Amino acid sequence: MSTFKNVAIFGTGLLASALIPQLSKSGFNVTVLSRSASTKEYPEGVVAGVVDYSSVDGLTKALQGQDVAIAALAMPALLVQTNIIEACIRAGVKRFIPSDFGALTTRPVTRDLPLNVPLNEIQDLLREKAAKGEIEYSIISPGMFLEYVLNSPLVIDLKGHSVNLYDEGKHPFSTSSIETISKAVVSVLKGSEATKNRVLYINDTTTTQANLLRFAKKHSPTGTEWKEIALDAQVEFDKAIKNAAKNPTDPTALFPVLQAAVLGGKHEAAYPEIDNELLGLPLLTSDELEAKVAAAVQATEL
Ligand SMILES: *[C@@H]1O[C@H](CO)[C@@H](O)[C@H](O)[C@H]1NC(C)=O
Ligand SMILES: CC(=O)N[C@H]1CO[C@H](CO)[C@@H](O)[C@@H]1O
Repeated sequence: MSTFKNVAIFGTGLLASALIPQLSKSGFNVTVLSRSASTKEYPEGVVAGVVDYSSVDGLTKALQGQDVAIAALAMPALLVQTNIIEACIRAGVKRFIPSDFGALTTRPVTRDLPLNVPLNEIQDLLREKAAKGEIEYSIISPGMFLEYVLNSPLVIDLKGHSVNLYDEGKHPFSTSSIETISKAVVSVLKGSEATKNRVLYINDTTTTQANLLRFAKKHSPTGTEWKEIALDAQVEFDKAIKNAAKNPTDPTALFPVLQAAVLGGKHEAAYPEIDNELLGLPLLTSDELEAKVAAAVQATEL
């Protein structure tokens, strides 16, 4: 049985919105902490508080009595986690789950991607603190969020009927829905010893752009014309890296890097091993994925 009871979550975005009810209904006592008062409605029993991320003292006070802290922050806010971690240690929080629910953030082969600079920094800090016995951590690597795969043009533009196919869209990548990620967090906290001080890889499924395009075509109204743009993954990756280096302060310059790395087949975007079994998470079948693509296609036609 888990010894964790009180869980604080930093953030109010897409992932936090799924995590909060999942943790609450799994019996955890959930406190939501954010920079400004949220207007969101939370399940009964969930406590909400406002914190100043720049104040370690304020964060320490807010974290008193918490067993676990989970960060689900937006990209630009990642480095405030150095303050959060310090405050966790001072408040006696046992386990920290960083805002690192990425596709390409934890494999050695992705270490040098420019988008991983703040993530590496937090990972290194956690490893150092854990080695000293000051705090435990768990990092969850879920692949691309399935919601982004289906609803943003990054992988396939279902709304605009268009796709930039990297190497004919043949490279597989791992992907998980935010619901699965939330369930993974619950399992990580319940299986506390086995999930301590390590990365947990999960994947609802692995798929390819070509596979998604095939499903999308099958479920689109007859006569739908698809625009397919053939790209060379390596050329696109090199171009994106160069451009990101030229524009170090522009976070949008990192999207093409992410896109070319996830879809380019060279960065283990399809995880070589996963921890679904340890966490009790099922895999999606091909039919289930097809049904999700069909539903996403239908939603764009409304
Ligand atoms: C739940 O968390 C809140 C905020 O940390 C705390 O005040 C309360 O005592 C906790 N409830 C239980 C049953 O532990
Ligand atoms: C490494 C691994 O086991 N990946 C799995 C991800 O999920 C799909 C199921 O949809 C499996 O086929 C993969 O083997």
